[in-house]
Order: sequence, then C-alpha cells, then structure tokens
Amino acid sequence: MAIRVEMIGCLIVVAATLLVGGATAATYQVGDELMWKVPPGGPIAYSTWADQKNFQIGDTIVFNWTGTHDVAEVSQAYFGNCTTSNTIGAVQTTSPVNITLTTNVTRYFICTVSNHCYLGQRVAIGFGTSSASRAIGALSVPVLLLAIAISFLSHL
Ligand SMILES: [Cu+2]
Repeated sequence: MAIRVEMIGCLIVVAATLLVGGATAATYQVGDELMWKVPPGGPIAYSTWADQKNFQIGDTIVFNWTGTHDVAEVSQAYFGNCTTSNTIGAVQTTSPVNITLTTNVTRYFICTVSNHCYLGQRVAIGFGTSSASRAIGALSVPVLLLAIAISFLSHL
C-alpha cells in the first residue's frame, strides 16, 4: 500500500514536470555574439541562427547593436524585397529592442538603414517543426520518469 502511494506521488510529479517544462520561456539575443549588424557572410548568418533556435510562444528575442542600425517589423513580402517604407509599427532606433513572441505566426524583421537589409541584416522568426522537436525534447525526461514508474508498478 505504501509503495502504491509513493507511485501515485511519482506520477503527480511527472505530470507537474510536463506542465512546467512546456511553459518555460526563453530569451534569445538575435545573432548571438554577432548581434544585430550587416552580417559578414550575407543573409545566411541570421537564417542559420534562427533555424537553430526553437522559438515558442512566450519567448523573447533581443536585438542588440552598436553603430547605426534599427529594427523594423515588416510583412513577408516586404521582408523578401527589403521594402523599408511599410513597417508594422514604429521603426525602433534604440538598442536593445526586446520583442516577445505572443503568437506562433512567423515574424519578419529588417534593418531599414541604407542597404543593410539587402546585405543580409534581416531575420525571420519562425515556428513549426523546430518548435515540435523542442516539445518532444522537453517531454523526454518526464517520459523517462514515467517509464521508470511503470516498470516499478509492474513489479508489484
Ligand atoms: Cu543596419
């Protein structure tokens, strides 16, 4: 009987871990140590950076820069052709700029200074398969605990 009570407690802990683990928000500095600038290797720098992240609703991205840059959110079309005149909201000209991701819709950010966007200073913050893989990753530890708990129960 005492063992069964312990097992129920264990299952409650597993369930709580699942709930908390899925809700953890992260903060990402755009470009990591590159920060926000005209990337030396062209647009691939920021797309590679974004592809390696697993953005989730509630996460925050931070644009940090020195020198003359800014951050503007634009539509996918304007992102593609670096149109700087139709931004979503105001152009942010003071570093750092914090953006909290409140929906799982892809968002597009560019620098409107000179030809910086054309030279690769733009980043798309997407969701999708990478978010799913992070969710699976977050589940793996609780699932392992659950498997251990079930294996204990099966030996009662
Ligand atoms: Cu710039």
